[in-house]
Amino acid sequence: MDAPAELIAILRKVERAAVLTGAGVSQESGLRTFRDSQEGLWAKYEPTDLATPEAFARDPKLVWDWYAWRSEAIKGARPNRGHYALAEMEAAIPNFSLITQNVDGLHRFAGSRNVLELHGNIQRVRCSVCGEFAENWDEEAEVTPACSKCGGLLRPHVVWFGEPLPEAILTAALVAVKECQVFFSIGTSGVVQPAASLARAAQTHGAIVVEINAESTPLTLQADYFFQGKSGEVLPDLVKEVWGKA
Ligand code: BV8
Ligand code: ZN
Repeated sequence: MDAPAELIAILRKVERAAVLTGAGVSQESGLRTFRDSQEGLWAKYEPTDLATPEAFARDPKLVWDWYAWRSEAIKGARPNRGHYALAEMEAAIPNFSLITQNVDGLHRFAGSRNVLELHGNIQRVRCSVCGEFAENWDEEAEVTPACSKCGGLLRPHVVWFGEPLPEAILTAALVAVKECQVFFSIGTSGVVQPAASLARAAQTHGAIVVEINAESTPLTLQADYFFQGKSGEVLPDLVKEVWGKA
């Protein structure tokens, strides 16, 4: 991949960068993206129907089992070259924020440190009543495992549709978006809000926007640079061209 010379020059001297990643970055780790994550037993459900507080209130076991199924798939997943390239970018850029919509924890697994999990983390479980985090739980429970503190139903520590994003994490992401000189949008269809508005916010504050995605998205026309391709291929090439590693 040949990145334009002016982009390479900009990246070589960038001090502050922010990245937003979506499910596309984990696709080459064998994880299905959010839009196509339904198969088999789950084919008849829309993710946006299951990832809601209403669905959990209506049928906590169904929702719990769906997350247990996804969590199993994630346990077998390993970071791909795109995740590792982002960890190298963080080491090469003085002030670097990795904002992710992904709940699979693969960025930290690959060595990224400043990771802002906008939508939570599927490997963490908390009480739906008192909020206490659970370290272990009874998977064979009748409905869903119960909180050891108050007996409430346990739920995955993810942000469902209609739920607010964790305030401190969203605030940190907005600061990173305001301050960055370059903003990358990688492996996301740019549909889910408020994450999908971050790129335009960065651009409004003067940042250059670089999109890397398998297909064009609503952001593509506004982005300053668009690389169509797999993040597990484009990112290592870009890191090698700019910083000579990967
Ligand atoms: C909130 C955790 C307010 C759970 C997730 C109408 C208009 C605008 C907004 C709304 C609206 N109606 C409702 C809303 C708000 C709603 C929303 O945005 N809805 C959408 C459906 C329109 N948002 C919310 O509800 C948010 N909360 O607004 O709260 C509020 C405020 C105060 C008080 C109360 C409430 C909460 C949103 C968070 C939802 N949780 N995840 C779980 O995972 O189960 S979202 C979930 O879906 C993911 O986390 C991710 O964010 C999203 C999937 O998007 P992507 O990551 O982009 O994945 P996708 O599959 O779509 O795309 C993958 C892309 O990668 C594709 O383009 C593909 O081409 C590309 N690709 C594939 N392979 C590769 C690749 N690219 C590169 N390389 C590859 N190899
Ligand atoms: Zn509790």
